[in-house]
Amino acid sequence: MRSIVVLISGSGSNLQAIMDRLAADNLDAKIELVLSNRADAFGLERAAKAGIPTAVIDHKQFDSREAFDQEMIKVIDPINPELIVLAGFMRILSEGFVEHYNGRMINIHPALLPAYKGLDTHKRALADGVSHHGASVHYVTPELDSGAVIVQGRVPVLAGDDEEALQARVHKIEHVVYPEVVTWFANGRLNNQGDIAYLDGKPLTQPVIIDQETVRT
Ligand code: NHR
Ligand code: GAR
Repeated sequence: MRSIVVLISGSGSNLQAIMDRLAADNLDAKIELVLSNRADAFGLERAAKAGIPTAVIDHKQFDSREAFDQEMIKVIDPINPELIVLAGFMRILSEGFVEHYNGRMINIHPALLPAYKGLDTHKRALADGVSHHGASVHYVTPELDSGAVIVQGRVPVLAGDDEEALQARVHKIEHVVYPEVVTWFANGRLNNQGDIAYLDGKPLTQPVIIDQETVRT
C-alpha cells in the first residue's frame, strides 16, 4: 500500500475528489494523514468523516518559515509517505522542506503553467483576455510553481465570465485531473527523476492535457 499525506489550508474539495476516487477504484494507495496550517479548514472535517487522521500546525505559532516547516517534517516523517499532495495549501515551502521530500511532492496550481504563477491567477487571466485557462498538476521544486508539469486541465474562458465563474469552472476540472494523477501514482505509473516527470517510463516532454470539452465533469 502506497502512503500519501495531503496538505491543505481550506475547503479541501480537491482532497474530497481524491478520497472519493481512492475509495471508488479500490486503489493500492491510502491517505495516512491530512495536515492543515489552519484549524478552521473545512477539509479537516472532510478527512475526519472519511476516517482519515488529521493534524493542525498553525504557522503563526512559529518564528520563521523554516521552524514551521521543521515541525511539519516532524509530523510527516514517521509516516514516510511516498507522495505528498498539496491541495489548496497556501504556505510557500522552504527549500529545506522541498529538498527533504524531493521528487515526492505534487501541487495543483489554478493556471496553465508556466502562465500565471503565484496568486490571483483567475483575475490576471481575465484581465489578459486569454481564450483558455485551467489548472496544472506539477512536481514541487524550491522555486514556486516551476516544477515539471504532469497534467493540465483546460477550460474555455467564456464571454461574461467574472472571477467567480471562471474559478468555478477551473475547480471542476481540478476535481477531474487531480484524482487522475493520484490514480497514476497509485498504479505505479508516475515518477520523477532529475526534475523530469515520467509516465509509464516515458518522460513527459509536454504535460498530458485534459480538455473540459472531452470529459464529463
Ligand atoms: N512551495 C514551493 N517551494 N514551491 C511550490 O511550487 C509551492 C510551494 C508552496 C505552495 C502552491 C502555490 C499555488 O499553487 C505551492 C507551491 C501559496 C503561495 C503564497 O504566496 C504561492 C503559491 C502557492 C501557494 N502564499 C503566501 C505565503 O506567504 C500566503 C498566502 C495566504 O496565506 O493566503 O506563503 O498557487
Ligand atoms: C484550488 O483551486 C487550487 O488550485 C488552489 O486553491 C484551491 C483549493 O481548493 N490552490 C492555490 O491557489 C494554491 N496557492 P480546495 O481547498 O477546495 O481543494
